[in-house]
Amino acid sequence: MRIDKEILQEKNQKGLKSHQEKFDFLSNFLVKDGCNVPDIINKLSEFQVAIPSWALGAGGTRFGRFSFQGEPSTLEQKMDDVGILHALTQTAGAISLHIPWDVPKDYDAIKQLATSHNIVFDAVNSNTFQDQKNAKESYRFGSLSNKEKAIREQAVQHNIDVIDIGNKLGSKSLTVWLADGSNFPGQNNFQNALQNTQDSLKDIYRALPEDWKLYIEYKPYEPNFYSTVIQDWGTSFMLANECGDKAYSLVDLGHHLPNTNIEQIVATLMMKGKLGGFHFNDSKYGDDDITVGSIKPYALFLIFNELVYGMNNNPQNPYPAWMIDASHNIKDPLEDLIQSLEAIQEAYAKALLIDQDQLRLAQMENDVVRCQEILQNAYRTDVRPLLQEARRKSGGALSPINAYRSLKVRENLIQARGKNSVASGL
Ligand code: AOS
Ligand code: ZN
Ligand code: ZN
Repeated sequence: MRIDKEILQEKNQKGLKSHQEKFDFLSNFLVKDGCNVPDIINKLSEFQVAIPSWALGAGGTRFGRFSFQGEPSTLEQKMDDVGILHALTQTAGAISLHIPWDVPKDYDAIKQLATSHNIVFDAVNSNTFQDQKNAKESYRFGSLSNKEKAIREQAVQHNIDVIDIGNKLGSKSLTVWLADGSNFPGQNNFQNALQNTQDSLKDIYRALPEDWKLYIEYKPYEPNFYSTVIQDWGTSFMLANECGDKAYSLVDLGHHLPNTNIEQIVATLMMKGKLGGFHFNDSKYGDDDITVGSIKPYALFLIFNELVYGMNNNPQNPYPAWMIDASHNIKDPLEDLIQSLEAIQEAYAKALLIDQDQLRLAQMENDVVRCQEILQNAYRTDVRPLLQEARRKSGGALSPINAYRSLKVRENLIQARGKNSVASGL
């Protein structure tokens, strides 16, 4: 199933007048406040977020998985799903693959399919947290950190294979997330595990093409419950530094202990030029991977405030790779991703409204109340007409969720793929 631009235009007609009124009202008042509205609209249109291949089917928990009808079961179908998301939102112009779940059979055909959907291949993800069929060694007690050289070598080689696959598709980065750690005190020697991880990462780094980046993701716990080798941003930062210039930290919003000041981590990493990638999601308790902005939208806005500051003031930091990292148990995965994309754009738009000069001035004057007012005024603005305008101008839907439902996308997918299709992967 593909979404036709003309049909979307037709759908948009209905809401156009009311959109125009809301947009004019908002932009008049923003212009009076000194905002450059066309610039904000451009920035929103340019902001593209990669969709992870594993978020297109229903996830599940260790208690079970309730599949969602019409799920994609092949790489081609996953790409078609991202194509649908991109057509509707004009914000999902990339897909992030997970190997071995998404190994292409015919590279040319896959690349052509991507072009036809106007999407590119973002970071490729390796998988050393599951044992693969016919694998010689097991990752039960770790992969890159393992005590056994043969196991480390297998894990390093897998990452090199993933780079090769990504290279053939035009990806420019590898994301490494390790499940390595220990479940009980005394199980592991912390120093040996960290040293082995460092050495293995260096081996992978050596295989990285010149124009590639290595993203090192951190996470405090799960699947291991006593210790994780790459537990926090400091460890990731240290490992990235030891690897070299092409290695960066990757922040996943769900990978922090409760109440961690993530925006400060973002600021620190950008100042040091080491924020490589970002995994968006939201959480209440742990690595919940739920819809972006559904639990802590103000925190998301504060994070975007630091991202905007960093993008404007830290030329030492490359433009970060934006990705969603989500998993859905009960919602239609595509609807959930549409909601996530909207929440990301909303936080970004609000952060773009902040008058950075005024904020700096208020900070210099130690006018704490004004500092807070500046942030909260931006946050309290309903920016949705800006998002709609950006989408409309790029040929997307004024309301992606409404269009998705009225075009009966899920019903069409079920018809084409059947009720019992199962996504490969998690
Ligand atoms: C795991 O918790 C990390 O967030 C990974 O980035 C990601 O979810 C995983 O690679 C997908 O299986
Ligand atoms: Zn992640
Ligand atoms: Zn995670």
